Amino acid sequence: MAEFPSDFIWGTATSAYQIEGGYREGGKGISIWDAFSRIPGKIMNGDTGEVACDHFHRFEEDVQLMKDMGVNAYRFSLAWTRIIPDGTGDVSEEGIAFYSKLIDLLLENNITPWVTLYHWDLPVALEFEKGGWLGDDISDAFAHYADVCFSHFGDRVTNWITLNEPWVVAMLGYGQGVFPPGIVSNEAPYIAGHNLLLGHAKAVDVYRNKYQDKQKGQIGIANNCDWREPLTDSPDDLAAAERALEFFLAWFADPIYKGDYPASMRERVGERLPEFTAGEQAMLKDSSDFFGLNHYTTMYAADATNKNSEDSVYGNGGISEDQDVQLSVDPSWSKTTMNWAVVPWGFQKLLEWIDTRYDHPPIIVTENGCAFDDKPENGEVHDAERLDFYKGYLAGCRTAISNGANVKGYFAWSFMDNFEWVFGYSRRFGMHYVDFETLERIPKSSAKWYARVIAKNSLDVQG
Ligand code: PNW
Repeated sequence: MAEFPSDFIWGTATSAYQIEGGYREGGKGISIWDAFSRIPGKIMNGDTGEVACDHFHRFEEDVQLMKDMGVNAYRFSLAWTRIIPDGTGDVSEEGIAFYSKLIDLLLENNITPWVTLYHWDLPVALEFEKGGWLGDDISDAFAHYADVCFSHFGDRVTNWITLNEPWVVAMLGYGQGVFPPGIVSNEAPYIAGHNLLLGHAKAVDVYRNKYQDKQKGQIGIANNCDWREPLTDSPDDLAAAERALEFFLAWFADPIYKGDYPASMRERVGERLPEFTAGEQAMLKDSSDFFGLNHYTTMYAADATNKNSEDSVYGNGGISEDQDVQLSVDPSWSKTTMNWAVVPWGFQKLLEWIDTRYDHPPIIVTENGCAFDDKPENGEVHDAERLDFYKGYLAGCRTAISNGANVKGYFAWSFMDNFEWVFGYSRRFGMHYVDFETLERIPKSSAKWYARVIAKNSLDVQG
């Protein structure tokens, strides 16, 4: 069976800093990504998001291209600095007006907006004043910003995502230090993660108490996780793979579905892992109306308890020594230009793992996609490898659904090539090619194939 449920959500996704540009326009304040990308050596080729895809000026053309693809949903993020330039003070009417126009245009085209409140672009003022996500009252600042967004857009936006990938913020920003604010630590990630979870819970609390009855929307979080396949069927490797998934996904999902961090983290991280008060636990538990999942790749996991960490391949960096998991890939797996292995069955297994561990939640795949070295030829872009990727991963998703997982929707990352964080413009994830000199967009073969899949609600379409 290649068909999907009849009410399946077919979407595509982007984020503000990666596509908007216009970084000093419309009264926008400066974010930590604006600042970080100006530090020499941080971003490949010295790229920044200052122009990006110029979506700030070209959003009408972009919505038309989405319409041509036939998506019924579009996931994008709001730049906190466009809405509250200094993070906590005055609201910028120009910023509100920009997103209002975009939301109205999407609705006119029957494309449902799925709005992420935070996709990593923290107002730099809050980095200075509050110590970013390490600060004690950063979660209140986030809840206040969320309140402003619900009050201005909630009459039209009924699908909210509080945070995108708190794991990435905590690990890459506060563990490995390759993302802003660039901190290297084996303790800071757990503090940042804790405050991210509290920020999520407080924003959901505001939504539920002040808006949800009237606006009748839903709110959740988007966590990211790769699949971890046990390298062998030894009990130690089985436990290592489970532990790796707990340190990756359950770190953020267990507090939301079960009220606390997984026991494996408590045991291994000890005092570096903060505690929730009873009140915080109550606020966190059941604070997501859907299970948002961003998924990209798979690795093998083996127990590394008795190994010298210098001999090991650690894919999780920073705090990986807390896990004692050695990661590896099968050399026969094909790879994307991110060096991420293409393993569609890993996606299927992860969806089923979530279904089991979290008691059959409605799952929205908020991101899935791949980077390849696309090249236009005579005005067309034949991205055969990306097409194969999507065919495989969507088939994995379809199998998970027939095995009982409650997958409600799927967002392809990304709508168009964009600023891929520390890789700048050197990695292309889009279903639309962007010429970063002329800013021309070209629908790739994958966009045309995705349109056929959506129209038929089935993978049984012409390749
Ligand atoms: C996600 N990792 O980032 C983000 O949500 C997108 O903004 C991004 O463009 C996309 O995936 C592709 O990278 C990730 O190190 C960044 O595991 C890093 C990791 C995972 C996801």
